[in-house]
Amino acid sequence: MSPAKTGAAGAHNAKVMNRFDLTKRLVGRLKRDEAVVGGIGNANFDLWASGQRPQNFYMLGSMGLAIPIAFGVAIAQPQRHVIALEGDGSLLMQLGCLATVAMRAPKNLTIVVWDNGIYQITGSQPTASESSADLVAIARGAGLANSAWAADEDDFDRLFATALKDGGPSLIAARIDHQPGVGATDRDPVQIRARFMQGLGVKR
Ligand SMILES: Cc1ncc(C[n+]2csc(CCOP(=O)(O)OP(=O)(O)O)c2C)c(N)n1
Repeated sequence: MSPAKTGAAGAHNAKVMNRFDLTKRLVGRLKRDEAVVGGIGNANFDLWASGQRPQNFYMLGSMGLAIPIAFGVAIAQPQRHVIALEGDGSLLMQLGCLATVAMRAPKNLTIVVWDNGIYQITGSQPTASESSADLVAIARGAGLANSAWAADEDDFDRLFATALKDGGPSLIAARIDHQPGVGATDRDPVQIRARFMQGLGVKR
């Protein structure tokens, strides 16, 4: 008997949306100086293609670090809102960060999870969220009470606007389709770090 679907595919009725469309909506809502940390692969490809800003950081090479990096920035610069964009596979590799974020509870941190149910960039192997794991339920269980699936694009806009206005930490999960990322981040980590430090006003 195959297991009942309880993950993103089965536990809720959220619409399947497009990551690039939602990324553009999110970037369009930024006022100016918010920091945005894109996770490895498609999360940062679409962030790159949505318009580069010195306050954007593009993670290369390691899965699961968008949230830990954004968390560190949020603690270091409490006046600045910080947004992490992470894929489901990457978050599943680093679930402990949710408990750490909840314990420290920075008000200026918003986490966005792009759940396509696959490790797309390495060949579309299924992730646990495709069948059994509900990332919003996991986040709530970790202590992030302010966690929700975006029901559709308007709901995503509303949840993100509320996260920016009311403060967090908040987690917004979006079911997304299998369209590949649109851009391709320059693979120049030294420049990415230097620009980000400039964008955060900490360049020596
Ligand atoms: C620690 C680690 N393990 C494995 C990889 C290989 N890898 C790179 S991206 C990726 C899949 C990422 O999946 P997800 O975060 O869901 O993003 P998607 O590709 O679906 O957009 C894998 C397995 C890696 N870069 N780092």
